Amino acid sequence: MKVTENKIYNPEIECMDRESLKKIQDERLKETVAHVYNNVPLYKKRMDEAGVKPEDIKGTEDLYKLPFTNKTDLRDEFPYGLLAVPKEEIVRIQGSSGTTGKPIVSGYTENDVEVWTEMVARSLVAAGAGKDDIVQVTYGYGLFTGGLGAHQGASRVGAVVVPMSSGNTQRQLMMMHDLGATMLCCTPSYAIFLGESLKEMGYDPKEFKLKSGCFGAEPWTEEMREKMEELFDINAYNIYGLTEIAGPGVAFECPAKAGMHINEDHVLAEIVDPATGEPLPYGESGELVLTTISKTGMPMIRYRTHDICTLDVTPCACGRTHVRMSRITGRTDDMLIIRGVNMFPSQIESVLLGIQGVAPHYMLIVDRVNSTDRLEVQVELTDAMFSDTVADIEKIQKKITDQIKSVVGVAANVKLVPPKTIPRSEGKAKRIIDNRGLTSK
Ligand code: DLL
Repeated sequence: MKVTENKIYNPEIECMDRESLKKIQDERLKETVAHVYNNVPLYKKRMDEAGVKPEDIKGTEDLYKLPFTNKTDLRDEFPYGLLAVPKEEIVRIQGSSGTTGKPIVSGYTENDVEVWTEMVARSLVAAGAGKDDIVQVTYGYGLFTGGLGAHQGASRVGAVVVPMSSGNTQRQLMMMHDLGATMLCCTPSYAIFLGESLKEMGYDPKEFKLKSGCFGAEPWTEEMREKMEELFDINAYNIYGLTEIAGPGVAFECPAKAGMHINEDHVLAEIVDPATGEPLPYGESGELVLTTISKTGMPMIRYRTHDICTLDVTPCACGRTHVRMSRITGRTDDMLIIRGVNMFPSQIESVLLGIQGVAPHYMLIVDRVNSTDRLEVQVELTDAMFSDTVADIEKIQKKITDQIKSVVGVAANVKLVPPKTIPRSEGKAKRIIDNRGLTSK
Protein backbone atom coordinates (compact mmCIF):
# COMPACT_ATOMS: atom_id res chain seq x y z
CA MET A 1 0.00 0.00 0.00
CA LYS A 2 1.22 3.53 -0.77
CA VAL A 3 2.45 5.40 2.32
CA THR A 4 0.71 8.68 3.20
CA GLU A 5 3.15 11.44 4.10
CA ASN A 6 2.31 13.00 7.49
CA LYS A 7 1.23 16.46 6.30
CA ILE A 8 -0.64 18.97 8.45
CA TYR A 9 -2.66 21.80 6.89
CA ASN A 10 -2.66 24.16 9.87
CA PRO A 11 0.04 22.90 12.28
CA GLU A 12 -0.17 25.95 14.51
CA ILE A 13 -3.76 25.12 15.41
CA GLU A 14 -3.86 21.37 14.84
CA CYS A 15 -0.79 20.71 17.02
CA MET A 16 -1.38 23.48 19.56
CA ASP A 17 -0.78 22.57 23.21
CA ARG A 18 -4.09 21.87 24.89
CA GLU A 19 -3.79 24.73 27.36
CA SER A 20 -3.54 27.31 24.59
CA LEU A 21 -6.30 25.54 22.70
CA LYS A 22 -8.55 25.82 25.76
CA LYS A 23 -8.02 29.59 25.84
CA ILE A 24 -9.28 29.86 22.26
CA GLN A 25 -12.20 27.57 23.07
CA ASP A 26 -13.17 29.55 26.17
CA GLU A 27 -13.23 32.84 24.30
CA ARG A 28 -15.16 31.43 21.35
CA LEU A 29 -17.64 29.60 23.58
CA LYS A 30 -18.41 32.79 25.53
CA GLU A 31 -18.93 34.73 22.29
CA THR A 32 -21.15 32.04 20.81
CA VAL A 33 -23.32 31.75 23.91
CA ALA A 34 -23.84 35.54 24.06
CA HIS A 35 -24.57 35.56 20.31
CA VAL A 36 -27.30 32.90 20.48
CA TYR A 37 -28.77 34.23 23.72
CA ASN A 38 -29.19 37.66 22.16
CA ASN A 39 -30.35 36.53 18.74
CA VAL A 40 -32.17 33.20 18.89
CA PRO A 41 -35.43 33.20 20.90
CA LEU A 42 -35.33 29.43 21.47
CA TYR A 43 -31.85 29.52 23.01
CA LYS A 44 -32.81 32.48 25.22
CA LYS A 45 -35.96 30.71 26.38
CA ARG A 46 -34.14 27.44 27.11
CA MET A 47 -31.34 29.20 28.99
CA ASP A 48 -33.78 31.31 30.98
CA GLU A 49 -35.74 28.18 31.90
CA ALA A 50 -32.51 26.50 33.01
CA GLY A 51 -31.53 29.62 34.99
CA VAL A 52 -28.29 30.12 33.02
CA LYS A 53 -27.12 33.54 31.88
CA PRO A 54 -24.37 34.07 29.29
CA GLU A 55 -22.14 35.47 32.10
CA ASP A 56 -22.33 32.07 33.85
CA ILE A 57 -20.38 30.49 31.02
CA LYS A 58 -16.74 31.35 31.64
CA GLY A 59 -15.15 28.48 29.76
CA THR A 60 -15.51 24.90 28.55
CA GLU A 61 -15.82 23.67 32.15
CA ASP A 62 -19.25 25.39 32.25
CA LEU A 63 -20.51 23.76 29.07
CA TYR A 64 -22.55 21.21 31.03
CA LYS A 65 -24.74 24.03 32.41
CA LEU A 66 -26.19 24.77 28.97
CA PRO A 67 -29.37 23.07 27.76
CA PHE A 68 -29.18 20.53 24.92
CA THR A 69 -30.37 21.14 21.37
CA ASN A 70 -32.06 18.36 19.40
CA LYS A 71 -32.93 17.40 15.83
CA THR A 72 -36.57 18.05 16.78
CA ASP A 73 -35.67 21.70 17.50
CA LEU A 74 -34.45 22.07 13.93
CA ARG A 75 -37.65 20.49 12.69
CA ASP A 76 -39.86 22.66 14.90
CA GLU A 77 -38.01 25.84 13.97
CA PHE A 78 -37.83 24.90 10.26
CA PRO A 79 -36.61 26.61 8.21
CA TYR A 80 -35.20 29.83 9.66
CA GLY A 81 -36.18 29.89 13.36
CA LEU A 82 -32.70 29.08 14.66
CA LEU A 83 -30.82 31.65 12.59
CA ALA A 84 -28.71 33.93 14.76
CA VAL A 85 -28.13 36.51 12.00
CA PRO A 86 -30.41 38.37 9.56
CA LYS A 87 -31.23 36.26 6.50
CA GLU A 88 -29.19 38.61 4.30
CA GLU A 89 -26.04 37.27 5.93
CA ILE A 90 -26.81 33.68 5.00
CA VAL A 91 -25.08 32.57 1.82
CA ARG A 92 -25.89 28.84 1.74
CA ILE A 93 -28.54 26.37 2.81
CA GLN A 94 -27.61 22.69 3.17
CA GLY A 95 -29.84 19.90 4.37
CA SER A 96 -30.40 16.28 5.22
CA SER A 97 -33.30 14.05 6.21
CA GLY A 98 -35.41 14.80 9.22
CA THR A 99 -37.78 12.48 11.00
CA THR A 100 -40.70 13.55 8.82
CA GLY A 101 -40.93 14.33 5.12
CA LYS A 102 -39.34 17.75 5.77
CA PRO A 103 -35.56 17.98 5.60
CA ILE A 104 -33.38 19.36 8.37
CA VAL A 105 -31.79 22.51 7.02
CA SER A 106 -28.97 24.68 8.22
CA GLY A 107 -28.07 28.21 7.11
CA TYR A 108 -24.39 29.09 6.69
CA THR A 109 -22.85 32.55 6.59
CA GLU A 110 -19.74 33.27 4.54
CA ASN A 111 -17.78 32.77 7.77
CA ASP A 112 -19.41 29.37 8.29
CA VAL A 113 -18.58 28.19 4.77
CA GLU A 114 -15.03 29.38 5.38
CA VAL A 115 -14.74 27.46 8.68
CA TRP A 116 -16.18 24.35 7.04
CA THR A 117 -13.80 24.67 4.09
CA GLU A 118 -10.82 24.92 6.45
CA MET A 119 -11.99 21.80 8.30
CA VAL A 120 -12.26 19.79 5.07
CA ALA A 121 -8.89 21.11 3.89
CA ARG A 122 -7.35 19.80 7.13
CA SER A 123 -9.05 16.45 6.55
CA LEU A 124 -7.87 16.09 2.96
CA VAL A 125 -4.30 17.15 3.77
CA ALA A 126 -4.23 14.56 6.57
CA ALA A 127 -5.12 12.00 3.88
CA GLY A 128 -2.18 13.25 1.79
CA ALA A 129 -3.78 15.94 -0.41
CA GLY A 130 -1.76 18.71 -2.01
CA LYS A 131 -1.55 20.86 -5.13
CA ASP A 132 -0.47 17.90 -7.24
CA ASP A 133 -3.56 15.88 -6.48
CA ILE A 134 -6.60 15.16 -8.57
CA VAL A 135 -9.54 14.68 -6.24
CA GLN A 136 -12.57 12.86 -7.58
CA VAL A 137 -15.62 13.91 -5.59
CA THR A 138 -18.21 11.18 -5.83
CA TYR A 139 -20.36 12.33 -2.92
CA GLY A 140 -23.67 13.74 -4.14
CA TYR A 141 -23.78 17.47 -4.87
CA GLY A 142 -26.87 19.29 -3.67
CA LEU A 143 -28.47 19.86 -0.31
CA PHE A 144 -26.34 16.98 1.00
CA THR A 145 -23.08 18.41 2.34
CA GLY A 146 -20.80 15.67 0.99
CA GLY A 147 -20.27 16.93 -2.57
CA LEU A 148 -19.88 20.65 -2.01
CA GLY A 149 -17.99 20.10 1.26
CA ALA A 150 -15.31 17.90 -0.29
CA HIS A 151 -15.22 20.20 -3.33
CA GLN A 152 -14.55 23.32 -1.28
CA GLY A 153 -11.86 21.64 0.80
CA ALA A 154 -10.06 20.19 -2.22
CA SER A 155 -10.14 23.59 -3.95
CA ARG A 156 -8.71 25.23 -0.84
CA VAL A 157 -5.81 22.80 -0.88
CA GLY A 158 -5.15 23.73 -4.51
CA ALA A 159 -5.88 20.27 -5.87
CA VAL A 160 -7.68 19.64 -9.15
CA VAL A 161 -11.30 18.82 -8.33
CA VAL A 162 -13.30 16.43 -10.49
CA PRO A 163 -16.90 17.13 -9.41
CA MET A 164 -18.44 13.83 -10.52
CA SER A 165 -21.23 13.71 -7.93
CA SER A 166 -22.70 10.29 -7.17
CA GLY A 167 -23.83 7.48 -9.47
CA ASN A 168 -22.95 6.19 -12.93
CA THR A 169 -20.29 3.66 -11.96
CA GLN A 170 -18.89 3.12 -15.46
CA ARG A 171 -18.31 6.82 -16.00
CA GLN A 172 -16.81 7.21 -12.52
CA LEU A 173 -14.24 4.52 -13.26
CA MET A 174 -13.51 5.76 -16.76
CA MET A 175 -12.84 9.30 -15.49
CA MET A 176 -10.83 8.04 -12.53
CA HIS A 177 -8.70 6.04 -14.93
CA ASP A 178 -8.36 8.53 -17.77
CA LEU A 179 -7.81 11.63 -15.62
CA GLY A 180 -5.48 9.81 -13.26
CA ALA A 181 -7.40 10.72 -10.10
CA THR A 182 -5.18 10.37 -7.04
CA MET A 183 -7.82 10.75 -4.34
CA LEU A 184 -11.41 9.63 -4.03
CA CYS A 185 -14.12 11.08 -1.80
CA CYS A 186 -17.32 9.05 -1.52
CA THR A 187 -19.28 6.82 0.85
CA PRO A 188 -17.34 3.70 1.89
CA SER A 189 -19.98 1.35 0.53
CA TYR A 190 -19.86 3.02 -2.88
CA ALA A 191 -16.05 2.93 -2.82
CA ILE A 192 -16.20 -0.84 -2.40
CA PHE A 193 -18.77 -1.11 -5.16
CA LEU A 194 -16.52 0.95 -7.46
CA GLY A 195 -13.53 -1.19 -6.55
CA GLU A 196 -15.39 -4.39 -7.29
CA SER A 197 -16.76 -3.03 -10.56
CA LEU A 198 -13.28 -2.04 -11.67
CA LYS A 199 -12.20 -5.61 -12.27
CA GLU A 200 -15.54 -6.57 -13.78
CA MET A 201 -15.08 -3.81 -16.34
CA GLY A 202 -11.74 -5.28 -17.33
CA TYR A 203 -9.48 -2.62 -15.80
CA ASP A 204 -6.20 -3.55 -14.16
CA PRO A 205 -6.01 -1.81 -10.74
CA LYS A 206 -2.37 -0.99 -11.49
CA GLU A 207 -3.47 1.39 -14.25
CA PHE A 208 -5.07 3.65 -11.62
CA LYS A 209 -3.19 6.38 -9.76
CA LEU A 210 -5.38 6.51 -6.65
CA LYS A 211 -3.37 6.80 -3.44
CA SER A 212 -5.99 7.55 -0.81
CA GLY A 213 -9.59 8.36 -0.10
CA CYS A 214 -11.77 10.11 2.50
CA PHE A 215 -14.82 8.02 3.21
CA GLY A 216 -17.75 8.91 5.42
CA ALA A 217 -21.41 9.88 5.71
CA GLU A 218 -22.30 6.38 6.94
CA PRO A 219 -20.90 3.89 9.45
CA TRP A 220 -18.18 1.52 8.27
CA THR A 221 -15.84 -1.07 9.72
CA GLU A 222 -12.17 -2.07 9.79
CA GLU A 223 -13.04 -4.96 7.48
CA MET A 224 -14.37 -2.44 4.97
CA ARG A 225 -11.14 -0.46 5.30
CA GLU A 226 -9.12 -3.56 4.46
CA LYS A 227 -11.31 -4.24 1.48
CA MET A 228 -11.07 -0.70 0.07
CA GLU A 229 -7.32 -0.59 0.60
CA GLU A 230 -6.89 -3.88 -1.15
CA LEU A 231 -9.25 -3.20 -4.07
CA PHE A 232 -7.66 0.14 -4.98
CA ASP A 233 -4.22 -0.19 -3.35
CA ILE A 234 -4.90 2.99 -1.35
CA ASN A 235 -5.07 4.29 2.19
CA ALA A 236 -8.67 4.63 3.28
CA TYR A 237 -9.43 7.38 5.81
CA ASN A 238 -12.56 8.02 7.80
CA ILE A 239 -14.22 11.44 7.75
CA TYR A 240 -17.17 12.45 9.91
CA GLY A 241 -19.60 15.32 9.93
CA LEU A 242 -23.22 16.39 9.96
CA THR A 243 -25.18 19.14 8.26
CA GLU A 244 -26.24 20.78 11.49
CA ILE A 245 -22.61 21.40 12.48
CA ALA A 246 -20.79 21.82 9.16
CA GLY A 247 -20.97 18.77 6.89
CA PRO A 248 -17.90 16.57 6.37
CA GLY A 249 -14.70 17.58 8.17
CA VAL A 250 -15.99 17.95 11.72
CA ALA A 251 -13.56 15.10 12.42
CA PHE A 252 -11.09 13.20 10.26
CA GLU A 253 -8.51 10.46 10.40
CA CYS A 254 -4.77 11.03 10.08
CA PRO A 255 -2.23 8.46 8.85
CA ALA A 256 -2.16 6.91 12.35
CA LYS A 257 -5.70 5.62 11.64
CA ALA A 258 -6.40 5.65 15.36
CA GLY A 259 -9.60 7.66 15.55
CA MET A 260 -10.79 10.91 13.98
CA HIS A 261 -9.39 14.24 15.21
CA ILE A 262 -12.22 16.61 16.00
CA ASN A 263 -11.52 20.18 14.87
CA GLU A 264 -11.68 21.42 18.42
CA ASP A 265 -10.92 25.05 17.72
CA HIS A 266 -14.31 25.13 15.94
CA VAL A 267 -16.33 22.37 17.59
CA LEU A 268 -16.44 21.21 21.23
CA ALA A 269 -17.17 17.54 21.84
CA GLU A 270 -18.69 15.82 24.85
CA ILE A 271 -19.87 12.28 25.45
CA VAL A 272 -23.04 11.96 27.50
CA ASP A 273 -25.07 9.11 28.86
CA PRO A 274 -27.89 8.92 26.28
CA ALA A 275 -30.48 8.13 28.94
CA THR A 276 -29.62 10.76 31.58
CA GLY A 277 -27.68 13.35 29.57
CA GLU A 278 -24.92 13.28 32.20
CA PRO A 279 -21.43 13.96 30.78
CA LEU A 280 -19.16 10.90 30.73
CA PRO A 281 -15.35 10.87 31.03
CA TYR A 282 -13.04 10.38 28.05
CA GLY A 283 -12.89 6.74 27.03
CA GLU A 284 -16.47 5.88 27.95
CA SER A 285 -18.94 5.04 25.24
CA GLY A 286 -21.97 7.29 24.92
CA GLU A 287 -23.72 9.86 22.76
CA LEU A 288 -21.62 12.48 21.03
CA VAL A 289 -22.77 16.03 21.82
CA LEU A 290 -21.29 18.87 19.76
CA THR A 291 -21.16 22.63 20.27
CA THR A 292 -20.03 24.98 17.51
CA ILE A 293 -17.84 27.84 18.72
CA SER A 294 -17.07 29.72 15.53
CA LYS A 295 -20.27 29.42 13.49
CA THR A 296 -22.34 32.59 13.22
CA GLY A 297 -25.36 31.70 11.02
CA MET A 298 -26.90 28.84 12.94
CA PRO A 299 -24.66 27.96 15.87
CA MET A 300 -25.47 24.71 17.66
CA ILE A 301 -25.24 24.51 21.43
CA ARG A 302 -24.80 21.03 22.93
CA TYR A 303 -26.32 19.37 19.89
CA ARG A 304 -27.34 15.75 20.49
CA THR A 305 -25.96 13.91 17.47
CA HIS A 306 -27.44 10.53 18.51
CA ASP A 307 -24.16 9.01 17.29
CA ILE A 308 -22.50 6.64 19.74
CA CYS A 309 -18.71 6.67 20.08
CA THR A 310 -15.84 7.26 22.53
CA LEU A 311 -13.34 10.12 22.80
CA ASP A 312 -9.58 9.75 23.22
CA VAL A 313 -7.32 12.61 24.22
CA THR A 314 -4.06 10.65 24.53
CA PRO A 315 -1.24 11.90 22.25
CA CYS A 316 -1.46 10.82 18.61
CA ALA A 317 1.54 9.65 16.58
CA CYS A 318 0.81 12.31 13.92
CA GLY A 319 1.49 15.20 16.32
CA ARG A 320 -2.02 16.63 16.29
CA THR A 321 -3.34 17.44 19.76
CA HIS A 322 -7.06 17.58 19.03
CA VAL A 323 -9.18 14.91 20.67
CA ARG A 324 -10.03 11.84 18.57
CA MET A 325 -13.44 10.19 18.26
CA SER A 326 -13.77 6.49 17.57
CA ARG A 327 -15.82 5.05 14.76
CA ILE A 328 -19.56 5.47 15.23
CA THR A 329 -20.66 2.21 16.78
CA GLY A 330 -24.41 2.84 16.73
CA ARG A 331 -27.21 5.37 17.08
CA THR A 332 -29.39 6.22 20.04
CA ASP A 333 -32.36 6.72 17.74
CA ASP A 334 -33.62 4.61 14.85
CA MET A 335 -32.03 6.57 12.01
CA LEU A 336 -30.77 4.32 9.22
CA ILE A 337 -28.31 5.31 6.53
CA ILE A 338 -29.14 3.53 3.28
CA ARG A 339 -26.74 4.08 0.39
CA GLY A 340 -25.59 7.27 2.14
CA VAL A 341 -29.13 8.64 2.59
CA ASN A 342 -30.32 9.21 6.15
CA MET A 343 -33.80 7.94 6.81
CA PHE A 344 -36.15 7.32 9.71
CA PRO A 345 -38.75 4.53 9.95
CA SER A 346 -41.28 7.24 10.86
CA GLN A 347 -40.96 8.57 7.30
CA ILE A 348 -42.07 5.19 5.94
CA GLU A 349 -44.89 5.14 8.47
CA SER A 350 -46.14 8.54 7.32
CA VAL A 351 -46.18 7.28 3.71
CA LEU A 352 -48.18 4.17 4.70
CA LEU A 353 -50.69 6.15 6.73
CA GLY A 354 -51.61 8.06 3.61
CA ILE A 355 -52.33 4.96 1.52
CA GLN A 356 -55.65 3.13 1.62
CA GLY A 357 -55.63 -0.65 1.79
CA VAL A 358 -52.51 -1.08 3.91
CA ALA A 359 -52.19 -1.32 7.67
CA PRO A 360 -49.58 0.76 9.52
CA HIS A 361 -47.67 -2.43 10.34
CA TYR A 362 -44.38 -2.70 8.60
CA MET A 363 -40.88 -4.03 8.90
CA LEU A 364 -37.70 -2.72 7.33
CA ILE A 365 -35.09 -5.27 6.36
CA VAL A 366 -31.71 -3.93 5.36
CA ASP A 367 -29.07 -6.07 3.67
CA ARG A 368 -25.87 -5.42 1.83
CA VAL A 369 -25.68 -7.30 -1.47
CA ASN A 370 -22.57 -6.81 -3.65
CA SER A 371 -21.54 -3.84 -1.48
CA THR A 372 -24.87 -2.12 -2.11
CA ASP A 373 -27.51 -1.54 0.55
CA ARG A 374 -30.87 -3.15 -0.16
CA LEU A 375 -33.97 -1.99 1.66
CA GLU A 376 -36.98 -4.25 1.78
CA VAL A 377 -40.16 -2.78 3.21
CA GLN A 378 -42.68 -5.41 4.26
CA VAL A 379 -46.14 -3.94 4.57
CA GLU A 380 -49.30 -5.61 5.79
CA LEU A 381 -52.40 -5.46 3.65
CA THR A 382 -55.76 -4.85 5.30
CA ASP A 383 -58.27 -7.72 5.29
CA ALA A 384 -60.37 -5.96 2.64
CA MET A 385 -57.44 -5.37 0.30
CA PHE A 386 -56.10 -8.89 0.80
CA SER A 387 -59.08 -10.32 -1.04
CA ASP A 388 -58.68 -7.91 -3.94
CA THR A 389 -57.37 -8.62 -7.43
CA VAL A 390 -53.68 -9.03 -8.22
CA ALA A 391 -53.83 -5.91 -10.40
CA ASP A 392 -55.15 -3.81 -7.50
CA ILE A 393 -52.51 -5.14 -5.17
CA GLU A 394 -49.76 -4.40 -7.70
CA LYS A 395 -51.10 -0.87 -8.02
CA ILE A 396 -50.74 -0.35 -4.27
CA GLN A 397 -47.28 -1.83 -4.30
CA LYS A 398 -46.20 0.60 -7.00
CA LYS A 399 -47.79 3.53 -5.17
CA ILE A 400 -45.92 2.73 -1.95
CA THR A 401 -42.63 2.25 -3.83
CA ASP A 402 -43.00 5.59 -5.63
CA GLN A 403 -43.96 7.49 -2.51
CA ILE A 404 -41.10 6.06 -0.45
CA LYS A 405 -38.73 7.08 -3.23
CA SER A 406 -40.10 10.60 -3.32
CA VAL A 407 -40.43 11.18 0.44
CA VAL A 408 -37.41 9.28 1.72
CA GLY A 409 -35.21 9.43 -1.36
CA VAL A 410 -34.41 5.72 -1.32
CA ALA A 411 -35.53 3.02 -3.74
CA ALA A 412 -37.08 0.22 -1.71
CA ASN A 413 -38.30 -3.22 -2.58
CA VAL A 414 -41.86 -3.21 -1.26
CA LYS A 415 -43.31 -6.58 -0.32
CA LEU A 416 -46.97 -6.79 0.61
CA VAL A 417 -47.74 -9.45 3.18
CA PRO A 418 -51.05 -10.93 4.41
CA PRO A 419 -52.88 -9.30 7.34
CA LYS A 420 -51.49 -9.96 10.83
CA THR A 421 -48.24 -11.58 9.69
CA ILE A 422 -45.87 -8.89 10.95
CA PRO A 423 -45.00 -9.70 14.57
CA ARG A 424 -46.69 -7.42 17.10
CA SER A 425 -44.62 -6.33 20.00
CA GLU A 426 -45.76 -5.55 23.50
CA GLY A 427 -43.26 -2.81 24.06
CA LYS A 428 -41.57 -0.57 21.52
CA ALA A 429 -42.24 -2.02 18.09
CA LYS A 430 -39.19 -3.54 16.45
CA ARG A 431 -39.33 -2.20 12.94
CA ILE A 432 -35.82 -2.75 11.69
CA ILE A 433 -33.74 -5.80 10.92
CA ASP A 434 -30.31 -4.59 9.86
CA ASN A 435 -28.16 -7.43 8.56
CA ARG A 436 -25.21 -5.25 7.48
CA GLY A 437 -23.13 -5.70 10.63
CA LEU A 438 -21.98 -2.07 10.68
CA THR A 439 -22.26 -1.38 14.35
CA SER A 440 -19.29 -3.44 15.49
CA LYS A 441 -16.01 -1.61 16.13
O1 DLL B 1 -23.28 12.74 6.20
C1 DLL B 1 -21.88 14.71 6.24
C2 DLL B 1 -20.77 13.95 5.62
C3 DLL B 1 -20.64 13.92 4.25
C4 DLL B 1 -19.83 13.30 6.43
C5 DLL B 1 -19.58 13.25 3.68
C6 DLL B 1 -18.76 12.63 5.87
C7 DLL B 1 -18.64 12.61 4.49
P1 DLL B 1 -25.65 14.27 7.23
O2 DLL B 1 -26.28 13.89 5.95
O3 DLL B 1 -26.25 15.39 8.00
O4 DLL B 1 -24.16 14.69 7.01
O5 DLL B 1 -25.59 12.97 8.14
C8 DLL B 1 -24.96 13.01 9.39
O6 DLL B 1 -24.26 10.71 9.14
O7 DLL B 1 -24.88 12.03 12.39
C9 DLL B 1 -23.76 10.11 11.36
O8 DLL B 1 -24.84 9.33 11.86
C10 DLL B 1 -23.53 9.75 9.90
N1 DLL B 1 -22.10 9.85 9.56
C11 DLL B 1 -21.45 10.84 8.96
N2 DLL B 1 -20.13 10.53 8.81
C12 DLL B 1 -19.96 9.30 9.36
C13 DLL B 1 -18.85 8.43 9.54
C14 DLL B 1 -23.16 13.92 6.46
N3 DLL B 1 -17.64 8.73 9.11
C15 DLL B 1 -24.93 11.63 10.01
N4 DLL B 1 -19.06 7.26 10.19
C16 DLL B 1 -24.13 11.58 11.29
C17 DLL B 1 -20.28 6.93 10.64
C18 DLL B 1 -21.22 8.87 9.85
N5 DLL B 1 -21.37 7.69 10.48
